Amino acid sequence: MKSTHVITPLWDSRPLSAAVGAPVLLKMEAFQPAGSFKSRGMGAACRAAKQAGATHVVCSSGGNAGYAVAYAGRQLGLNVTIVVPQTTSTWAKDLIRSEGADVLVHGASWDDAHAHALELLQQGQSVYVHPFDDPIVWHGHTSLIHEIAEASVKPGVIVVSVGGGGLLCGVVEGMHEVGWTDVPILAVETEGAASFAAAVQAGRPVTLDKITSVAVTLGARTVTPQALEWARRHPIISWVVSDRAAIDACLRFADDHRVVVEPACGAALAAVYGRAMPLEGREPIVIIVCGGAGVNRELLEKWDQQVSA
Ligand code: PLV
Repeated sequence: MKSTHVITPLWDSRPLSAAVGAPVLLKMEAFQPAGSFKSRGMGAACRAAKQAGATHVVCSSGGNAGYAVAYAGRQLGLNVTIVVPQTTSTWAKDLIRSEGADVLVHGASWDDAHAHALELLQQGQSVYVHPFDDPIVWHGHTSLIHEIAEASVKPGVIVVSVGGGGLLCGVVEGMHEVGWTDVPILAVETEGAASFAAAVQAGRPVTLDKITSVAVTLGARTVTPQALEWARRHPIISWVVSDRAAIDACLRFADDHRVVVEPACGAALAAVYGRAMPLEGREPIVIIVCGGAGVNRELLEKWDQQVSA
């Protein structure tokens, strides 16, 4: 079977190290073929579907999981249908279509798109691939941790963005596989999409009323229960940044490293540019630069104005 993700670089970042006053390494998941870490987990789920004999996969997505499934589907010869919410940009929908997938729009946020995708399934024989709540997806994401370990780097702390928590679960699972059970994780969300922070505070899954952040790909109203389960077994520190900080981080990162990422990724970067208190004394800081394809100069400018208003 054709490969659906690539090994990504681990950059030693002078600009971020200078900003925070400690060594910062960047795991460049923005360089995956579909622009985000999702290529790993969604690729694994698509391969499993193919092996099980599926010819059609359906996925609901804020954008990136769908793009990763569309890319993997084209590599593997699967028909693909992606359901996205109204908040997904035309830019992101066109990227998904460019891979040959069908795109349907349903609901105000990802949770509505997910419910609609499940209804579609009952009418046919297709396989559903979940963007974040599936052990296959988590296991697929673990490869990024193995790549860091193979570079002989032991992080002092890992910084990761959280939407539905699939990336977080994959990162912790991988860390336990390589023996990094003592390395803390800074789990970053934006205000208005902070379902993990709400769950950690309540000690149980919490469903947000709505998503109000510009980081629409962090916009799962409830995190997977597995993320909470890991929070009981591993040092995971929840951290919330403003949309303003996430956008500023995207703009600064584009200047610093000539790479454009979504606000979803800007959240993790903002925690480091902003010298989040839990990072102190922990080095090297490894940021999972999760990426995101639903971004361009025009969108960044639009969000910049939107969060200033
Ligand atoms: N995005 C999912 C869920 O959206 C999607 O369908 O695209 N960084 C980026 C660039 C992302 O696209 C996502 C998830 C995350 C971080 C968070 O990953 P998660 O959901 O596994 O915590 C609603």
